[in-house]
Amino acid sequence: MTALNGRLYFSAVEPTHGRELWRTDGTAAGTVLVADINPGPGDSTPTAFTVLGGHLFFRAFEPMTGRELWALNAGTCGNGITEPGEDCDDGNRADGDCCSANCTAEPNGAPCPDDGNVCTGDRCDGAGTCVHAPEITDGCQPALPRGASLLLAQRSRHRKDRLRWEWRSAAAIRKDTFGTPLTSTGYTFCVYEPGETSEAELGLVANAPPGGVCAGKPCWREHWAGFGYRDTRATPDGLTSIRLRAGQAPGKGRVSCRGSGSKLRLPRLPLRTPLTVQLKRDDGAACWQARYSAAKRNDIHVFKARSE
Ligand SMILES: [Ca+2]
Ligand SMILES: [Ca+2]
Ligand SMILES: [Ca+2]
Repeated sequence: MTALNGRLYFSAVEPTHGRELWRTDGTAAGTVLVADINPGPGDSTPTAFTVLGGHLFFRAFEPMTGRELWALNAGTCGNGITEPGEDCDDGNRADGDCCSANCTAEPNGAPCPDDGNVCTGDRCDGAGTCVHAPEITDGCQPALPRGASLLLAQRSRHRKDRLRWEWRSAAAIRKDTFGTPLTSTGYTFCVYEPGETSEAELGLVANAPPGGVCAGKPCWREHWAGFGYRDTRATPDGLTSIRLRAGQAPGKGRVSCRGSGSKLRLPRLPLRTPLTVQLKRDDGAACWQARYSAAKRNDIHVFKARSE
């Protein structure tokens, strides 16, 4: 058993491949057969492991050449090139980005750095890459039954495109749930369509950054029950207004979003249902959602629906 680049190399036997060269990073998923030198159930019986100059030298047997000296170039982890002995190499020696400090792949589904879009998840694919697929957040506050309406209107002149979402809460909402949009809490409006092959596809992403100045005034205002956002220039993604209002009883908490113009990147209509809409805090601390299983109108110009 010999260590190289943060992994142990050893000989082990199992029925399919016989006694062959294995390596481990200490996890079950990272314990793998390196090479079936004597193909099939025959043994190559690797022995006499020695590390020199980034290579692993050992003796092993295979029928054509008999027992000879072998070398494994385990590569240099962190050089950006996936070499023998590495699952991946993302050019760094850092954990938490799907390709570990030892160039092993972090587990499928492990969290990885955000792509700056809260409408997408940020998860490892189990092969060393961080994937940002559309992801419907679990546990967002639901709307009161039939308590949320959605209108998306698309015109041939996109400056007349329009978004309107009105939402009433299924439960009480405290004002502090809304965070501090005057200084640090941004908001993003996400529309998810069921995918043809995936669970969800992103129909719309529209962000309202925290703070900021809109037409000479602060974009966000605070009032006794909540916050309001107003941006007549609809930067950056077409949102012109957000209202966040706390409420002490079901139906009393209210959230609304409006958008318009060509910066609003509306999806191509009609839309597949059930549609899921989520307004999320950019810091991930809270979100509000509604689902639309049937539409009142759903054609190439207008999607209009009331929530489940
Ligand atoms: Ca490498
Ligand atoms: Ca890494
Ligand atoms: Ca993301």
